[in-house]
Amino acid sequence: MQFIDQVTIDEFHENGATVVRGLFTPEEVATIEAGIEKNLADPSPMFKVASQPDDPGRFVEDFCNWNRIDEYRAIAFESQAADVAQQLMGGSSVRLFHDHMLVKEPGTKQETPWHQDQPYYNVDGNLNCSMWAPVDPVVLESTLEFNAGSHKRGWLMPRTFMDNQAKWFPEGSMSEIPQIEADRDSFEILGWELQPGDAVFFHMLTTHHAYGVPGANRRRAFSLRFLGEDMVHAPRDWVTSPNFDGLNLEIPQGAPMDHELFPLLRPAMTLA
Ligand SMILES: O=C(O)CCC(=O)C(=O)O
Repeated sequence: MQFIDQVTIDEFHENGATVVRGLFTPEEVATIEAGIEKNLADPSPMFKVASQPDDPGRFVEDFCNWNRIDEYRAIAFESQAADVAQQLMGGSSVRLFHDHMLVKEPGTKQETPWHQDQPYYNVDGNLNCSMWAPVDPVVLESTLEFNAGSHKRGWLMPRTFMDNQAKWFPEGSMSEIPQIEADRDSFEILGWELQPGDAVFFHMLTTHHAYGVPGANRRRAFSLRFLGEDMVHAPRDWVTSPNFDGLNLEIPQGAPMDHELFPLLRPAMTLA
């Protein structure tokens, strides 16, 4: 079955990001919303506040909760998100890497700085994609923005969001993220106004960013990170984000992420 059109697939490959309108039914949006509220009321040990104490709003994140929050599990396993990921990844098998909740409360000033996701992770490979779906309407000023084509231009230095520290790869070991905000017109920037039910999909190396949330609206988003066929374990000497304690003892370096923490959501498609 075809879940998205070829234009969407081409856009994902060319730009490293695309939008899928109306991916989730109103019932599924309500399920995600219920999951987020459950998550906020009962955060995991990975929960973190990603905004400064004096921020008039608040930016919070949590990771890896599909095992204990039924609503998240239902969306990961039963919605069409994994089918879309599979088509974007050319019919590859689809493994769940993790879920990620990202909530900006009204008035949040904290920006999400420009970054790539993969350098924070413990995986190598190219066949991957992430889905990010809001349950609140998102205006252009608060949406996730992407630097088109950046997924083809190599790995860039991951830094802490709030104080720009190199906590992962050693200082000087990688090129820095370009200063996109200082000269936005020189970069091709993609971003979409989104309604509940819409989702953006992007490659784990696509540089992306979001401003804060002006006004009275919350910006609650749920994200799923999908691994395709060539993604393998890349153990690190440091604490990755998210971190998987003890995984180094269970999956050898360079081996597929074949482990109960990373369930297979779709087998590879067999071509007719
Ligand atoms: O929600 C945000 O502001 C940032 C999202 C993000 O960086 C991500 O989903 O990887």
